[in-house]
Amino acid sequence: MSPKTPIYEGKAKKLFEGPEPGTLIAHYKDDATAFNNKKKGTIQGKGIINNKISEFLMSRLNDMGIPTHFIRGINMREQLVRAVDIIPLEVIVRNYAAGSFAERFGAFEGESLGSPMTEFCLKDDRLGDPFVGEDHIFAFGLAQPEEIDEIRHYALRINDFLSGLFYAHGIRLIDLKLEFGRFYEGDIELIVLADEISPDTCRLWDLNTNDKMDKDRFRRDLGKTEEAYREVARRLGVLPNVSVVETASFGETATASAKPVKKAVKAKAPAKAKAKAKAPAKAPAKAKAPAKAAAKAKPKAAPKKRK
Ligand code: AIR
Ligand code: ASP
Repeated sequence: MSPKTPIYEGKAKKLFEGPEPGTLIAHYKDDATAFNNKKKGTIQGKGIINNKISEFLMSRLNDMGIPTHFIRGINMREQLVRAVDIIPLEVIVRNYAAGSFAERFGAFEGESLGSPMTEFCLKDDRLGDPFVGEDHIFAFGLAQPEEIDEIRHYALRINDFLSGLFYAHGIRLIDLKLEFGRFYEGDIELIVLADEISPDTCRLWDLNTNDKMDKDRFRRDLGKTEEAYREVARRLGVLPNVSVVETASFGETATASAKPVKKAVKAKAPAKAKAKAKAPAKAPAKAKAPAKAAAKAKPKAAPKKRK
């Protein structure tokens, strides 16, 4: 087999040239970072778990008409995706106060926000992914107003769908971070969901115990991080034999280089669809009333600032 051509290496994934024009192979690593890349580590088996979880969730979203970059799974660590022009925004949807939101507004982690809330951050590690409003987005030319409308619409719809899906598996979706890309079909530009959806990019709490089942375990040194990731995969039924994660190094690629080579390009378009988003089902057991803008309460455990 000829070595794959590296395109880019990020913090959690490597990208290689795909078999057809306009496609890329996304290779999921075990590397973990937090706080603007300041904290680095490894979560054993994370690449396999996140690849499989993201593959499963993106497929479900594709099925319900949300356009995503996901094409098909390749092996335990790799999936084929459409090459898209990534919009340099982190789109965060929050259902409950947590993390930087709880810190900023002095809210208790776990307080319901009443209805889902979207936030945008500039995707720039060096600047610490600063919070941006629509005026910044338009002034900096990061996206057009119609694109932001569409992104917001998709983000809320994705959040609504995933909240229900996780809930059915005994998991509360506290918040999540999404990334979108532009994808061209001839002259027509489409917005598609890109990157990944996994315990690296979502806050997931056990429905009954409120135990954290996501990257906060790594960020906050809570221990049992591998176990939490495996448990999410087990509940979603994406790794029937989870013990495989403890030993396997499927899809490891000896040819990957650490250097960004070039940016992703365009490919073919998936279908579009529209619908309305709903509020999450109900508040966690220990949550208080909706945090009205800035809640009076002090943060229970003020998390450190993420990157
Ligand atoms: N996130 C933000 N940057 C990278 C990631 N993965 C995710 C977090 C959390 C949400 O965005 O994992 O699910 C909000 O993060 P924060 O720190 O702003 O509260
Ligand atoms: N962008 C941060 C990092 O990987 C995300 C986080 O804290 O999760 O460094």
